Amino acid sequence: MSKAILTRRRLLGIGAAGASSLMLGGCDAFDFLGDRSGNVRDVLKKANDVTYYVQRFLIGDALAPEYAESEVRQGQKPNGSTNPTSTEYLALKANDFADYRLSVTGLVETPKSYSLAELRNMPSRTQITRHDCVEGWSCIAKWTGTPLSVVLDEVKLKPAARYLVFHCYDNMGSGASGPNFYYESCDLADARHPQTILAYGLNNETLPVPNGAPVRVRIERQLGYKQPKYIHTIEAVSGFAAIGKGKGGYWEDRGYEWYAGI
Ligand SMILES: Nc1nc2c(c(=O)[nH]1)N[C@H]1C(S)=C(S)[C@@H](COP(=O)(O)O)O[C@H]1N2
Ligand SMILES: [Mo]
Repeated sequence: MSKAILTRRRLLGIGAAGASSLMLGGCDAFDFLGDRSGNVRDVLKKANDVTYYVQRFLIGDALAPEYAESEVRQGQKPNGSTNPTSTEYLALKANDFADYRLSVTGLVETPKSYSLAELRNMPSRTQITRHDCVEGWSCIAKWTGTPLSVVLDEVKLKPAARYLVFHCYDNMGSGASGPNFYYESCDLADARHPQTILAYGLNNETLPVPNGAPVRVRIERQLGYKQPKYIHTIEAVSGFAAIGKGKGGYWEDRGYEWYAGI
């Protein structure tokens, strides 16, 4: 037993080393860590499988650090897709997202869809957190949105549901099998985590297009690529083998780790 605990602690140490190398200053330190396939990713990769279990076991429902208003030093740096061009998205944007609906489907008892007004009228949560991108920058920003747990309580997950998949409007480029829309996923612990929100507000304003309008997910204990922007559908699934290339996310399908806990 004590040996098992020691091992877990040692493994946690590896995870912490991976995370601390990402702890850079604020957004104004856009300093790149260099080659994406370099040290940070190697450490994350080794730690990934064990980190998932270790973090769930030792950290449980711990909150990500939250910051003071004074620590928001500049806008959230837009990264990745910043201006989706799919026909559907452009039509919604032209009408200021008045016709937007967020669908919740898959392994749920009561599939539902929500307008922006409906989401804004539900309980909300505001949090000032730090976003860490694997490219080597971080940014402190204030996010406002509907706790995902509130939505899950309404649609009621079926027992077979183990993950949520977030489907996005932005096409990252077309491959042999057609367009590759950005997507992401999380387990139910992250889905129900108190800081996991469907964000429609950023730094006291309506979430702007470069940062994911009209709705993007914040999963505060995960790295930047696990924060999907421009979402239109949340799908409850038992696994993601059938989605994309089967690894649980656009970047995961291209080699990033599925569990990117920090
Ligand atoms: N739909 C979508 N979501 C996305 C991305 C993207 O390209 N498309 N990029 C991810 C990455 S790598 C980062 S760092 C953050 C950037 O969010 P921001 O533009 O609000 O800073 O969004 C993540 N979510
Ligand atoms: Mo990122």
